[in-house]
Amino acid sequence: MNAQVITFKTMETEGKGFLSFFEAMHDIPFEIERVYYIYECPENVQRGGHAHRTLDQLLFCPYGSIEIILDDTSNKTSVMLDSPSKGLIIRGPVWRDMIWKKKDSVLVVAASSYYDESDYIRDYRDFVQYVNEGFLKETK
Ligand code: T46
Repeated sequence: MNAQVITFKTMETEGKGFLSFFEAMHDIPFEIERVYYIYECPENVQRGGHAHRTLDQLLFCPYGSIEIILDDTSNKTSVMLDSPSKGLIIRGPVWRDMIWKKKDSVLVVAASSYYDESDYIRDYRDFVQYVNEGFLKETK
């Protein structure tokens, strides 16, 4: 599974809270061209239902709790983003669903490329075919 949970470097200022940070190419293995965020979602909302062909992303939840369900056609796993210091790196073709476990949780995503709808695979059968074709090419 091309997905990895990371813990952000975090500074505490006594009595004044925490500051977490990450730097492109230092703390995550790609440059960042785009940041987007998803908010004001009711509890139990499910989003996603797609994979990316080439995009690399870092997902984190600075407020609330969001479950990320991942599937690379061989394995399925789930990661709970429930701490502002926790991040999830997803690289390349991994099918993802996101479930809002707490109302108003915020999902922030740092992405390696500008928005490009043609990088999305929004049909699961197309995703399986894409992964299998890639695998066949690599083993030829
Ligand atoms: C992902 C998960 C974690 C844009 O116009 N620009 C953008 O940068 C993005 C991200 C989306 N859009 C448009 C495309 C759709 O018309 O915004 C609309 C909602 O996007 P979507 O239904 O793909 O949103 P989610 O929450 O299902 O998925 C998003 C990202 O699209 C996706 O890359 O990995 O968050």
